[in-house]
Amino acid sequence: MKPQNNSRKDDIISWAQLKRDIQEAAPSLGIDDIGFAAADPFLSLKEVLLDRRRKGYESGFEEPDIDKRIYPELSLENPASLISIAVAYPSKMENPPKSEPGRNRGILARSAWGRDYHHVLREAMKKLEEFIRLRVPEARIESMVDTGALNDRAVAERAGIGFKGKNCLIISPKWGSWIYLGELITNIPFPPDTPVTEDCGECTKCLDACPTGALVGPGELNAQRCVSFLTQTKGLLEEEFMLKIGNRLYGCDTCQTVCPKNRGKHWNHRPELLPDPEVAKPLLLPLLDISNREFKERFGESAAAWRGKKPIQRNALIGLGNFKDRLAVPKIIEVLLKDPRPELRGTAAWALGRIGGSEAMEGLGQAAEAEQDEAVRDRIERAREKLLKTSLAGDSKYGNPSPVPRTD
Ligand code: B12
Ligand code: SF4
Ligand code: SF4
Repeated sequence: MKPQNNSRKDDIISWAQLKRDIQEAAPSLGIDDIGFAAADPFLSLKEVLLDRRRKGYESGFEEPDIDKRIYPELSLENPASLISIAVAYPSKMENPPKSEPGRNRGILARSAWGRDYHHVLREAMKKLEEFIRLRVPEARIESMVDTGALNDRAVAERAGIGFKGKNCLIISPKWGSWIYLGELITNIPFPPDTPVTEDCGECTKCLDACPTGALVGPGELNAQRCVSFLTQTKGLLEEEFMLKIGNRLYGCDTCQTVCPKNRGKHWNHRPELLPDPEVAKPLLLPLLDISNREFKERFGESAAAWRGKKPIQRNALIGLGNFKDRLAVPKIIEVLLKDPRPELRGTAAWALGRIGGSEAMEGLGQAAEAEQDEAVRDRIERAREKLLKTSLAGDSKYGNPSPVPRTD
């Protein structure tokens, strides 16, 4: 078989046979779902991407060259088809450890629970490439996951893996949205699959539940407001967003956990994707002391580690603030007074303002005298003003701890 001679009838039959062989072999290659599509340009996606750029809705994590996203031929010369693969991951944790005062916990999004999916999908795609090359030695193949040029969801949708939900996610009728996506571009002209016809119907649960209103319309996301994006940034966050982050350390699953299409969908057939509770739901306080080496040892295997430890530590401070955990105050004051990173000191000031109490107020006063960074000084002042206001309003001195919703 030669990919070039695809006009002959028996060649077409052979590609259809190879496709069937691949479909049959997929589970043994570590693939849960597989779909085939033509490698035509994604022309209708172009206006969507340009519109997002105009509106400032991009995250900055996507491939910046819009043409590369639209034209598969810019990633592989003369492409004939795309193969989309999906790997399903767990949505439930067995015996999750519970938060308690002084031992409050954060949470990683499910997509970061087990081993980093980039490795898992790259390994599966490598096996698939080998499987194809063994049968078609001259095949040209380019594979990618997440960080590649193509839009993984657009490919998956065209290849019939699932439909696009109003929450933006590709929802598979079989697996729900708990799937990672990757794709191969090849010069083999596989017969295409047909897209899934199911849709969300009248449901709007994800739009209603999104904590920040980041889903500005069905399937339209302002990434700058998305909690998943915000938890992956490194700077000081606005109060509005810190309140909404709750105890999330990385990512956000709300628009998926509320989705009726995910009801009863939980995939635990891959041990490497199962969560270690001390990684997926770690104690918040010890995170503030974690060394680079310890961070790498504990979180290095997770997809949550790609931005380093700073965002996770900042989010741990936000979580402690949102839990209003008085037992955490001495440690947070230590961060405020001693941490060399202004983003952490500024967030610590906010957390103290949120927790309140005389000890927090004293720490803020001490920091106000020593702090040189303009942005951090501003956060300290805001926190002090807030606490003064609550004490003047007759609450217990400098604010009252109250229970806070958790995000498990
Ligand atoms: C940048 C990025 C983000 C950004 C922005 C997300 C976004 N919705 O745009 C941030 C950091 C916020 C993010 C968050 C998450 N992400 Co992300 N992310 C990406 C990345 C790298 C690019 C996405 C992108 O291009 N967005 C631009 C918009 C336009 O496209 P889109 O939503 O991806 O796809 C839609 C368009 O293509 C549209 N479309 C296509 N053609 C046309 C034509 C017309 C006319 C129209 C109207 C629309 C349309 O349909 C698609 C589905 O809605 C992809 C990997 C990749 N290379 O594609 C992963 C990816 C989308 N992320 C993924 C995941 C798992 C997540 C999170 C669930 C992680 C978490 N738990 O926190 C959240 C979900 C947030 C959400 N509701 O979307 C998975 C999605 C798997 C799935 N089942 O859909 C991907 C595919 C990574 C992977 N390889 O598995 N992510
Ligand atoms: S991931 Fe969270 S913040 Fe982002 S769209 Fe979904 S619910 Fe909204
Ligand atoms: S919650 Fe409802 S509207 Fe949102 S993706 Fe799921 S089915 Fe669609």
